[in-house]
Amino acid sequence: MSEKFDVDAPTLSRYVMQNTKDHELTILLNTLATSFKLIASAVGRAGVAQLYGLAGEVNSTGDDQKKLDVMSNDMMINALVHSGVCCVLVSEENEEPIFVPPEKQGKFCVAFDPLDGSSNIDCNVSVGTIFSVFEKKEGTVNDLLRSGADCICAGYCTYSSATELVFTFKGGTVEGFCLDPTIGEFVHTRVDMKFPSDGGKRIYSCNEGNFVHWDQPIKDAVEEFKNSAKPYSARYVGSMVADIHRTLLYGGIYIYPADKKSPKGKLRCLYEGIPMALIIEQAGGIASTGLFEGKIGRVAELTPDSIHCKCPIIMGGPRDVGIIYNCYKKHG
Ligand code: AHM
Ligand code: MG
Repeated sequence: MSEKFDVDAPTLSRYVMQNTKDHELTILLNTLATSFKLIASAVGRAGVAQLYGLAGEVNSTGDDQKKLDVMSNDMMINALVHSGVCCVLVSEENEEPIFVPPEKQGKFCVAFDPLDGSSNIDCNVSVGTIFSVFEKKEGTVNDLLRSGADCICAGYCTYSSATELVFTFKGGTVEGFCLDPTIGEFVHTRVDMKFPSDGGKRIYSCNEGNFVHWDQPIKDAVEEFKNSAKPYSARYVGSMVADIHRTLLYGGIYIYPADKKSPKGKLRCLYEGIPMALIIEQAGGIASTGLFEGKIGRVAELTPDSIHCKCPIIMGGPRDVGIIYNCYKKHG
């Protein structure tokens, strides 16, 4: 019996309480974890509860909203507003920021994509939630329009064969927690996650359908991945959470670069780029913009100029990001 039941479960709550003395941060992470359980339940029951398909609305970036997008968004907003520790919320699904009523306000500003990978919902392919946390300064949206270097906590939750939460505090380690459905708790399953030091598996991950739009250095780098002595495998889920989670665990490179069609890339800076960059970097990887607005910089240092602005993303280890940098050098 004792082999089947853990009498000393290393839960998420325990980890958070042991690793921060900030009670509001503990409440925030518990609130986020509860939202993720609700979303995981809705995603898991999407077929039987007839949650596939469109909700009939269009979101902040002009995409058709799915029923599960709307539900996940409502689950997160309701939980965060009532947590008592939030001030300003930004969601991919809401054009405008959400201001928590004064009597419920706390010190955190949270940006999130409640259900990333929406195009994958209706065929049961992995989707996820991404979030970044900033501290309140003036209680306005400016609190979120700051450098990624001010992000104090970031993470994602993947809804797949298992529901897994990965997050990091600024300057800390990257930790992974799987939802144990038998106890309804996230359990600490991956301690101090590290990007494979040798670069890991030779995998390149991108939407190669955009090839014609790419700049020559990106085209050359992808050709090099495919034509190297040990050719890379192509893996692309089309859900950023799944693609980044695989890249973190197995290695390789994930790119959604700026190109002629999308000069700023496709992914959103505040709730996709910056949080994933913090995780990848704190796990020992590289999170670069590639050549963007005349220079190559870190995604984690970008300052969004609006809440839904976009940024290019090149994430991986030195072995593979180095191939892209070399191609930039060759083209001057
Ligand atoms: P979404 O937030 O509307 O779901 O879009 C973001 C998603 C990412 O998860 C994924 O990496 C990317 O868009 C896929 O884009 P594409 O279909 O152009 O390959
Ligand atoms: Mg989304």
